[in-house]
Amino acid sequence: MNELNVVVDSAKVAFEKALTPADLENAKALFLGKSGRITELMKGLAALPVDEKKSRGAAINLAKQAIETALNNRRQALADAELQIQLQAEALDVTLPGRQRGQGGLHPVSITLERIEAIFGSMGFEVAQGPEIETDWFNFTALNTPEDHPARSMHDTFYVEGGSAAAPNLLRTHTSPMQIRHAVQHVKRHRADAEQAGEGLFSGSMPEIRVIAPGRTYRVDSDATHSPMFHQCEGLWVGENISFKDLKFVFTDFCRTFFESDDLVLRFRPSFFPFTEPSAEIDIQFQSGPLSGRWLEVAGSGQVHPNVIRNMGLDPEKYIGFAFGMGPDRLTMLRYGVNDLRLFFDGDIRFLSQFQ
Ligand code: 2U9
Repeated sequence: MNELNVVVDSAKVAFEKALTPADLENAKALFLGKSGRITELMKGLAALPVDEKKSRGAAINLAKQAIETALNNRRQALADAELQIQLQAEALDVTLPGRQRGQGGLHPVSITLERIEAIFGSMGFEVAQGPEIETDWFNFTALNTPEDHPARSMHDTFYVEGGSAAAPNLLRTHTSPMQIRHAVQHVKRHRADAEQAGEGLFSGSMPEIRVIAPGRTYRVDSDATHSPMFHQCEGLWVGENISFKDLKFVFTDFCRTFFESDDLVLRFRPSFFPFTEPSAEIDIQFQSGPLSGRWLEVAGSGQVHPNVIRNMGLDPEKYIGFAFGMGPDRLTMLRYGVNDLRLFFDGDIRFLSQFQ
């Protein structure tokens, strides 16, 4: 192999070894640069006799062209490889389905509220909704809650502007005020109807009050089982012949339907609430499933206190009723096996979308 072929071959090897464009430019300088091998060979022509100069010059030129061709090929190969890497990194799978707008759905507590409304609706209960900012009268006084009751303390209740200094307005601490409002309206309406019809005051004709009040309520409380905003659903059934037996029947039927468990058992435990007398906590017991055998408190209840009946505009000697109150948040936790109430209100879509 002659000397020029050796130079061309070593240039090819050097170019192949270059793995980046910068390496390649350095390798090029060794052969085609100012003091590169080809340039040195060209300089050597000057010393040759004229007849040799021509053929030697032509041979060096051929070698130079071969090196330039190898250089361009390698440049192209490196550019192709770089493009390939970039294409792979930015690859798009055009067969993937497009991004769609999220479907959305009901919050688990809303699902529970809808179920509660549907079940009590099927038993003839109306659904009453009303203000979350309440007066002292409807939230406490009308419900027979005494001045010194702890629920009235600044630590327990969110007071807001409005009302009087002695009885400021507040964020309702339960939905019971809505039931008083509903009952007062009911009584007024039927009293007006009775008067128009020329009958005496309820000469035995006032339709029963049968209502539930679901909604948001507020207390100064925050831990794994308490949230400053929580939901309640309270129920009220007032008439002339309503008894604890009716409460037991209605609430048992509700719990069995809500939890889809026909053999679920209820227990009424004596308790105290200012607005009912006598009062009872309601516990349930599943006969199968993960909570089987444990007594779980789900509601409070009782016979409506005569003072509260009076505040509805009714005679407690003639009208009697029962009331109950439950926490839809807790019912939702029990139904789905959730153990931290705060998960419902954190707004994490990964948690909430599991209930759709
Ligand atoms: C009127 C008269 C009486 C509603 C009642 C309860 C008992 C009760 C709470 C339990 C825990 C709700 O989830 S909770 O926060 N409620 O214990 N509520 S009796 O009594 C009324 C309501 C309206 C006019």
